[in-house]
Amino acid sequence: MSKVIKGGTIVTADLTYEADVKIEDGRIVEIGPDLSGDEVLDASGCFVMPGGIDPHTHLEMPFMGTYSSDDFASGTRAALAGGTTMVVDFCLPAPGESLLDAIKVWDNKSVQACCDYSFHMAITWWGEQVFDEMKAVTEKGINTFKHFMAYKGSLMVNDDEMFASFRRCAELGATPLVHAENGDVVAELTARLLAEGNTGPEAHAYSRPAQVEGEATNRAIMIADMAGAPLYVVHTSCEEAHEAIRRAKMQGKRVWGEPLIQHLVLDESEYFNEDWDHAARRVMSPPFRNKQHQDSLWAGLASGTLSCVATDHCAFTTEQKRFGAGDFSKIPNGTGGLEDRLPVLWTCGVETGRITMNEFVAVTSTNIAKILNCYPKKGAILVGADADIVVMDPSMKKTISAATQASAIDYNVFEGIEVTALPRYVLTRGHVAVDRGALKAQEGHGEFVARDPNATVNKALSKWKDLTAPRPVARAGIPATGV
Ligand code: DUC
Ligand code: ZN
Ligand code: ZN
Ligand code: ZN
Repeated sequence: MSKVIKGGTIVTADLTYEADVKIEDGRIVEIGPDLSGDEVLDASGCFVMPGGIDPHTHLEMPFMGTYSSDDFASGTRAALAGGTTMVVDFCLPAPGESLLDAIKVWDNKSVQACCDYSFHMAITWWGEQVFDEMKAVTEKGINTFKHFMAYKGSLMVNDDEMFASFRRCAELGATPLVHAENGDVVAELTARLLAEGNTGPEAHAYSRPAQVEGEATNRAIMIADMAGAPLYVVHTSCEEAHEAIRRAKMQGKRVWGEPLIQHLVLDESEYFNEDWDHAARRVMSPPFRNKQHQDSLWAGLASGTLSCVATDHCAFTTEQKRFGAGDFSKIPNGTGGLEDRLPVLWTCGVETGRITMNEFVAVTSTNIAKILNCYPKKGAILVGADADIVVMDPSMKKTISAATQASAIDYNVFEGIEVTALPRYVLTRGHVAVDRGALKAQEGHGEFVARDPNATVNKALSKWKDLTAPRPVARAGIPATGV
């Protein structure tokens, strides 16, 4: 059974042109004019683009005494409803737990997935076992390792552990990722705020100022440089972090930054809403920032100094958020966005002229597939690529509302935003998951996408790259006479 997407305008990261797309057995088999097939999907007036890839989700994540409420079923339904056809989630071993056992846990959770998915591995502790297992992890198709520089006392790793892990990544051709916030300073500020009686959700933002992110981003970049590893910085939310990434790029280092759709369009005033629930629902780390930071992120997407737009989708219900009533540090950190990332970025980015359609495809799909090393299987409209496709219809509009979302939570941080384009069709490996706007996601359709290490892509260009190599002894002994 072949399908043809007919009459649309294909938009890729570098080209815009009119052509039909023919699909067989889940893959693109032909691109050109006047194609025919068993089933025709009418794309007239629409933009035919590679499906979105969300490089950063936390589905059913054990965190802060609970589990995030979207699992692989509801989370990937939400993804497909909004044109995202692949998610990359984080395997999270408990400190002391085997990395390979953590993969088994995530394998079990993800059998429900409606779209394709891949995993990053979090390094939550360090030891010989972790060092050894990292190789086996890469052999299972996981080539990215996440390090939390915050969440002191639970997920946080220290600099010595990070340096060791980054060096191991460099050896394996893998890419380290960082959640860049100075966890020691955050812990100190949190304790002081609570002692002063600052217990509300707005204090969450005070406890994590832009400087803690800027400092950690600079530090991670320097440590990656000394380890000879490239670096992917997740949820880049402020100018200080963006500046560090920009500088590193200009020095020829392979460092990538990932703003979230939430940070691009929602600002810190949300935390001062008089409704406690409203503010707490928006508590995430890093917190929302002011307009100057947002302008910096938009500029980074347009200029290419920031590479990807993600969601960090980690959805908690209002009931879960209320665990932090009376103590902001107990509000589960996280917001949703999987379903809204593409339509909101289109509305606030393409529609306003901040980014072009081609840049939109680059930052939501193609750049991500390239950096994470699954291109052109994903992130491409090319013959041979998986038929993961979103047909965006600029004549379809809606006002975002929790009442109509696929996500399992009871609110939406984008509530009330009127989006100016929506998916008419979404295909996941050729399967039609959104059909003329109606969601027909199929649980269990999703497959794991293995991503190999890639030493060529991941080789950092660093003048310090030999720092960890054995050094000749420069001065043996004390000279007998003078110097
Ligand atoms: N930040 C969040 O807000 N939630 C999940 C983890 C994280 O780093
Ligand atoms: Zn994070
Ligand atoms: Zn995250
Ligand atoms: Zn199928």
